[in-house]
Amino acid sequence: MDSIEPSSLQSGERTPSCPQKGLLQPSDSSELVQECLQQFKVTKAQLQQIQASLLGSMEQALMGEVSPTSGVQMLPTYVESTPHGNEQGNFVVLELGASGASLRVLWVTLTGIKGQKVEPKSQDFVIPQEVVLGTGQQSTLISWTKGFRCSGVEGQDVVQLLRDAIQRQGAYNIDVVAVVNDTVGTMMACEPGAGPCEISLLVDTGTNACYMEEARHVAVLDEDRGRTCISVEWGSFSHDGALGPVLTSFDHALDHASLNPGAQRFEKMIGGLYLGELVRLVLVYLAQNRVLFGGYTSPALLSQGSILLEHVIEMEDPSTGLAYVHTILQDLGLSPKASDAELVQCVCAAVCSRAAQLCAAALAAVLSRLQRSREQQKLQIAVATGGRVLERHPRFHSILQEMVKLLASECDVSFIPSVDGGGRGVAMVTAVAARLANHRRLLEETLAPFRLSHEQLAAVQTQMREAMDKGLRREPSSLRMLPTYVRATPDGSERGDFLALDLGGTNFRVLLVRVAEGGVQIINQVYSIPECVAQGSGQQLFDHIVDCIVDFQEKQGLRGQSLPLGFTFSFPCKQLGLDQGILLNWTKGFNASDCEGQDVVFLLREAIRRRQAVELNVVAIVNDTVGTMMSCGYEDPQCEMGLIVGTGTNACYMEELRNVAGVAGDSGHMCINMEWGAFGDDGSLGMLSTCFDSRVDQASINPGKQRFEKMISGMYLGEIVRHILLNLTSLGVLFRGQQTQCLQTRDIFKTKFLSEIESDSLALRQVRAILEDLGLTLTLDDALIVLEVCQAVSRRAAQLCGAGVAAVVEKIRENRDLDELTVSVGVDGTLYKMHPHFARLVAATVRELAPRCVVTFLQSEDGSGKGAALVTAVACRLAQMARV
Ligand code: 0WK
Ligand code: BGC
Repeated sequence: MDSIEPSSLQSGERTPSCPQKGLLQPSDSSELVQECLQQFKVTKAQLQQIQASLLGSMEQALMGEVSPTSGVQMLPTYVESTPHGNEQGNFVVLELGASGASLRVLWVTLTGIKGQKVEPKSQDFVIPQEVVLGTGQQSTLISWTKGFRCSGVEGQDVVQLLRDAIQRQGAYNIDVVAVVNDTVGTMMACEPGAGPCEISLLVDTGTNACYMEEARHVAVLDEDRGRTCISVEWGSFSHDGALGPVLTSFDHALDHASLNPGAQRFEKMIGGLYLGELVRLVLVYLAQNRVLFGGYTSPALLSQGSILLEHVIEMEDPSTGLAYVHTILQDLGLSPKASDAELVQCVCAAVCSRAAQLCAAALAAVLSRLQRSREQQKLQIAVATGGRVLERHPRFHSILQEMVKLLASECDVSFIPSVDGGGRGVAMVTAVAARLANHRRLLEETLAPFRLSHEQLAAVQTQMREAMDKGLRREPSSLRMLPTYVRATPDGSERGDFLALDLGGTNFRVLLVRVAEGGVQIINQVYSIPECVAQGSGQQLFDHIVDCIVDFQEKQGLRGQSLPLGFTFSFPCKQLGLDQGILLNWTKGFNASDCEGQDVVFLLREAIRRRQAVELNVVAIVNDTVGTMMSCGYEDPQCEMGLIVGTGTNACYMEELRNVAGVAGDSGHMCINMEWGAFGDDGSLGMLSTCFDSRVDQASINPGKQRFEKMISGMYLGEIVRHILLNLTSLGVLFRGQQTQCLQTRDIFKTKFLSEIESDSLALRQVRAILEDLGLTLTLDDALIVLEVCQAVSRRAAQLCGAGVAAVVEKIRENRDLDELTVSVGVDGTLYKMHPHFARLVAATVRELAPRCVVTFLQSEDGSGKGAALVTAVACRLAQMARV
């Protein structure tokens, strides 16, 4: 079992020539020295065992199962962010117990300007022993350590005790904002440039570490987002299986004589309060065994605590250490020989090397925890270090670094000595808490208009219903309620081959649809509509469409065949018949000239005519909502509504013909294309519209139009988010207030980003990836805020959409005078299909607003092209029947 010899001594540095097997001393005494120092040797396997057990204990405690005997505490500190570097303000800081029985009061000024530091003003107060051990009088003290023993404090909220004391004094108006563990202060004092430091390690009087854990892993917090700083409190780690083999008789003796026997076993092997005592106990042992000081033990040597940390640090100094050994031993009433002094140095080295190695094993456990918690094999991280042992012991830091490299080889760890963790760090915690609170307030104010209440949604439902009724009666309304001349959903008897076109969504598709006994077969080809064509001349657009049809016919060997064609044209058209539709206005980024007010079927036929040698029989023009309803209706006859939430949004449904003004007939049904994208164009949505909606509308090619669509659909949600992010950046809430060129770029924040970001709301990897691709550097807080903005915008969109569906299904229910309606809705559109929560939120809103309707949402598999073909097939069947 090879113990690890730290090679952390630089070459040429003088090493205390600690006795090896059979060297300096007469055989039995050197055996005894060997056996004594051997006890402090720890093997790699033992350190790995400690690392693994401590990790196990940490994860157990995170799940809320703190083992009373061996456990680390894993205490949430409610610090949820690390400094951004722009924190500022003046703070009073109290520092208790960092280095023994002292209290330090500081006045700390944070300038918020990088590199501009104001030296804290401070004063130290020694706490009289009778106070340390006397009566004490929200952050509940679990147990005293490090020599403190005040009564009436353990189990109490120390902030309240402090507030009570301030009140008792009655002189000051001090608002106690935060109580912070020194490790947290050390982490927070780290210069943001260096880190951010997300781990902090302290070895001073005591020892402990804290680190930024994923909040969702901390059971007591019941949080699923962000990170939170956990104070490990590893001082109380005492896993027999792991620590047992490395605990020496001296450790047991020290513990036995301590103020808290059995507690803080791990701390008692590492902390500065104990290292000197361990050395003293070994020296006493060796002296009593006549190996040291000729067997003489002075009263001072025999008295507990007579060798302090400072003594050990001085005695280990590579250049002046030996001289110090003599001085210190003489101060203890001893007259050491040179060999004694050397052996004393060896004892110091043995005790401190072990402490550094144990500390390294503990830190390696925290690193392993972070690798797991962030699912990162390769971890690059900065560790803030503080405390007299780490700052001043000549070899502790290097042994620690070396051992961490060995035990956590996949981690690239940089150690950042923290300057004034107690003062600046604590002020920073308070400043960060204030920053987070302020940002939270600004974020809530910004997003509040997006959080729609039940009453607001019910109002939208009512207004939509009123607009529907007006539109059907051909009264002024923002809902045109366009008759589609589709009177029936398919009955399954349709047969034949049909061509179909699908224009208006993300893709333009040409389809060959075979409707047969066994079902429907579809062959389709996606073609692009370049922006210059979509916004060019109408002739160019329709010629392009015919080019695609011809290309498709060639590829499918259909040249010269004149199949009946159904045209899904996803724009508002006033239909005069199944094959006649006057385009009322373009939407969704289309703006081809000479089309609005024209019969689209005529424009297509003209283009076919221009192309010569092409024969196409355009039978029907349908809106994509109608195509979607028909397509789903083919599988489910209860499907009487079509919904699109894609680039644009719209809905259609089967209305009672008697309710449709301007269309002959009082019985039967007619499918109505609501064109609900234009809902609110009369200003009726003004109460819900935010400044961000106005900015998006103003920047669009159809300002003032399609207001409902611009709050819901894929073409606009990304832009709304972008404007909110710009606003939050200007408020300093995001990206440290740094505006970046890329975020000023229109349409750079795609709506699909919302779906990606919200589908990974736990790990936030998507937010990082997307924003870094946009050239933004972001903190975890930024990522959380961007996620919250995306969620607020998409949630509002889904709820508004749900309010619309509720208005429609309630209309159908009332049309049929039913107590309860069961109906299906055929749905299509990238946003609805790709967003992780959209569909669920729409359904939930419909259940809330239309409780007497049982609504099933059917996601259309084949798109509305199939629907267009089915409408064509129904038309052909009806025409066939009319001919016989
Ligand atoms: C697929 C349909 C098409 C419709 C589109 C809407 O086949 O008719 O226009 O969905 O979704 P988008 O492609 O705009 O996301
Ligand atoms: C159009 C509708 C279409 C919807 C979904 C809207 O912009 O006006 O006709 O149904 O987008 O594609």
